[in-house]
Amino acid sequence: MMRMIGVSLGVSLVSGHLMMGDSIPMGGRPVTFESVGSSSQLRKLDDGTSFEATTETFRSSVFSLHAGEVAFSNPYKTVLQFPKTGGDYMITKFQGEVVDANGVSVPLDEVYLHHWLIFNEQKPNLGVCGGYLKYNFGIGAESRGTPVEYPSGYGWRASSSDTWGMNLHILRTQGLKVTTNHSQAVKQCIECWPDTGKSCSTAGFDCCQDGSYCPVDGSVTGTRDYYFQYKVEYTTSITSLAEVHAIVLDASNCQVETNIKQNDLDPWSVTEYSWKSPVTANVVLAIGHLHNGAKNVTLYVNDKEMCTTTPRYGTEVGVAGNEKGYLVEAPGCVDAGAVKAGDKITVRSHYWVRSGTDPTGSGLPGGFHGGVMSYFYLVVDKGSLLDREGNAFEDFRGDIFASLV
Ligand SMILES: [Cu+2]
Repeated sequence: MMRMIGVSLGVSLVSGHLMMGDSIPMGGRPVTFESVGSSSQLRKLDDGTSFEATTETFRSSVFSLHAGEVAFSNPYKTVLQFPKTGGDYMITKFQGEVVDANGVSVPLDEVYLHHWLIFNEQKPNLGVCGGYLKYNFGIGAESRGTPVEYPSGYGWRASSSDTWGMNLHILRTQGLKVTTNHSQAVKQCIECWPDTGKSCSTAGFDCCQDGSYCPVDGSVTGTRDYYFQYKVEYTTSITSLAEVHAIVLDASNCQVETNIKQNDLDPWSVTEYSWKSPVTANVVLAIGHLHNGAKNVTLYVNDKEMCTTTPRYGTEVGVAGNEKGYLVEAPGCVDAGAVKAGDKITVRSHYWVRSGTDPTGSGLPGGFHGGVMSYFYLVVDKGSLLDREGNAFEDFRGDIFASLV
C-alpha cells in the first residue's frame, strides 16, 4: 500500500528511467552543470590516520529570473556533474545553495530555495516512499546552513559511472504584490498558493510550475542571473571510511507535501506516521527537514525520542545564511542511536497554525500553511545493517520499509 502511494506521487528511478506521477509537474526546464574548481586537504580520523579529501564545486547554467518568477527543473533533463575519479569514491560532505555570477551567496529573501533533490539512479536512498523521495542529497532553504556532512570515518560510496539527476525549485520573491502585508505576500508565493494568473486550485506543486509567477507589483523590472551551486567533498581512499546508506522517512506517509489548516483553538498541527523497522542499524546521523512555521520534528524509536530537529530561523534582513524569518538551519543528531528490526519508528512534526503572529521565529504569518514537509533523513552504517533474521545486507536497494506494517 505504502509503496503504491509513493510511486503514484512522484518520480521513480526505476529500470534506468525516471517515472513521473500526476501531482508533480511534468515539465520544467533543462539545466546543465559544470565544474568550477576543486581543492584538496588532508583529513584526520579519530584513530590518527588521515586521508586526502577533495572538494569539487559545480555550478548550474544560468537562471535569468524576473521578479516573482518560478523556476522548476526537469529531473529528466537536469543531469548533474560529479567527480570523475575513474573509479569509486566516498562522498563525505555535500552542500548546495543559490549564488550569483561571482559565486556569492544569494539570500533567501531574494531567491527562495524551495527545494533541490539529487537522485542517484544506481543507488536511491532506502526509504519507503519512492518517487521524489528517493533523493540522496538535498533538500531546502536550510541547506546553506545545514550541509550533509557524515560523521568522521563515514562516507557515501559513489562510482564515477553513476548517473545523477536533479529537481530544483527556486522562486525570486522580489517585487511581490502586497494585498494585506508583505510577509503574507511572501508566504503565498513560497508556499505556492493559488493566486491571480495561476491555473491551479490548491497550494502545492501545481501552483509553482516552471515559468509561472507569484503576483508582482511592477516595481522590480528586468531579470537577474542566478545559479545553483553544489560542493562535493570526497575521497578516493575508499578503505579509509565506512560506507553509509541513507533512508528518508516522510511523516505524511509519502504525500511529499501537505496542506495544513488554520486552527485557532489547537495551534500546533501534528503530522505523524509510524513504521515497523525491517532492519537493525546504527543511525550515525539524523536530520529533520521542515518548512517555515515548523517548531520541530522528532524521530522516536519505540516511543522514545531519538532525535529532534528544531529549526533555526534567521534574524537579519538580506543577510545570506541568516535571513530574517526564514528557516536557515536544521540541526540534526550525530550518533543518534541504534534501531532493531521490529522496532516502532515514528516521525512527528509540529507546525504553528493559529492565525496571527507565529512564535517559532518564522517570519510568515500563522494560520494555513501550504505545501509543508516533515521528513527525517537518516544515515545508517552499512556495516551495522542486519535483516530480521540477523543476516548482514551485502547489497540492497530501495523501499526497504515498504514491506512493513
Ligand atoms: Cu521541503
